[in-house]
Amino acid sequence: MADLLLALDVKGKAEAVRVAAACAGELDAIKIGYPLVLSTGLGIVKDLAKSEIPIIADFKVADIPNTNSLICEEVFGAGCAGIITHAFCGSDSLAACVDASHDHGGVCFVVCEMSHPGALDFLSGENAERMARMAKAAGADGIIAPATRPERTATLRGIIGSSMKIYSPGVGAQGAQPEDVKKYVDGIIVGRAIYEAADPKAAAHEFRVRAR
Ligand code: NUP
Repeated sequence: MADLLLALDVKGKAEAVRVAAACAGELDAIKIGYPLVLSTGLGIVKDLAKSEIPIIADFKVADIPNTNSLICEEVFGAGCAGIITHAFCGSDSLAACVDASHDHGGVCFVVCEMSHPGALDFLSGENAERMARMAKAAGADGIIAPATRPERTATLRGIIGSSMKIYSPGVGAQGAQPEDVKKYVDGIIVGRAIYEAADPKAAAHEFRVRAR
């Protein structure tokens, strides 16, 4: 049984608010990222607050510890409930993100293995397993692991155990089905298959039901 997170990678406030309002009642969280925030500014977080569900900033933070902390300050100051960070910058950079998130009452998710084919170059295999162990040691709240490779997500679940969450992208446009991963994860992340649908609410409803 997994939650449904909408990846709201649309451009502009009007479209973002339209899709979020259309999907009201069907979502457990909204994930925003560079496409939306670069087109609207971080003020979009307040505009989406009417949805009354957590907003998670997928900024895949990847910098030195001080810069990571400054990024977290802005994200949580804007009203986000969580942030997604990379881990490959090392344990000090990761700790800065986790600690800054917790200092602001937020949660921090760590990208371990990515969902696209190119992830196999670096962001997969032993590297992903090391990053999962690092995420656990840092006290992160959860990890990001691919619905497109459910067996890998199962392996990463084995590493982090049951006390951390897994959110899983790749369902819909990238080819995975909710049924592929729902038993391993706490939430599926779906973008285009919802926000590009003729009826986003109906699409979200179907994913929500199938993720249960
Ligand atoms: O490994 C990852 N794969 C991935 O697709 C990590 C991510 N954060 N994402 C994000 O999930 C991606 O940036 C997009 O926002 C969403 C998937 O969107 P879609 O393929 O369902 O449209």
